[in-house]
Amino acid sequence: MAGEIVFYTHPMSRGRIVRWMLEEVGQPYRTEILDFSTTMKAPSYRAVNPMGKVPAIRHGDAVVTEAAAICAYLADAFPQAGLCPASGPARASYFRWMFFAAGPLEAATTNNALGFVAPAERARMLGYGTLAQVLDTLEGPCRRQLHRR
Ligand SMILES: N[C@@H](CCC(=O)N[C@@H](CS)C(=O)NCC(=O)O)C(=O)O
Repeated sequence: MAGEIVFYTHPMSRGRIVRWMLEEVGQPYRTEILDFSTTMKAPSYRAVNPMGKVPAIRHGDAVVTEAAAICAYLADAFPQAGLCPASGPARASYFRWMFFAAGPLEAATTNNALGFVAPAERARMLGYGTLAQVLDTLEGPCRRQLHRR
């Protein structure tokens, strides 16, 4: 899709994930820095992201929110960057670890930063298990897959 890429962000935010991806993709983009309590909550930005959160991008007519979704969108939109495996086991790993980062890793690290500890009898409800399990998982199969390339 043709069209300008507009990147809505704040420097102290998950927008750093998208900034990294935009640099990897290598396409020109325009950055709009939003303020947490004013411009991010304004009706004009809520039309982009009703959550009033960053990051988000607009690319032509397409609006994408959620850091992982933005990364996946950009990988698809600019295949010449070679960031989205076309098919097979490499694509399976791509999906697996993309969703692992957006789900278990995000939840475990956020809960840890907030000091949240689930009551032992409810711990099985946590999709990530424990932060230690998440980190062990990243250190194990993920690392082996990276080294196999
Ligand atoms: N699930 C979203 C999280 C977005 C998010 O929570 N962004 C924070 C900054 S890192 C934000 O905009 N907070 C402002 C607010 O909630 O008022 C993503 O992965 O992009």
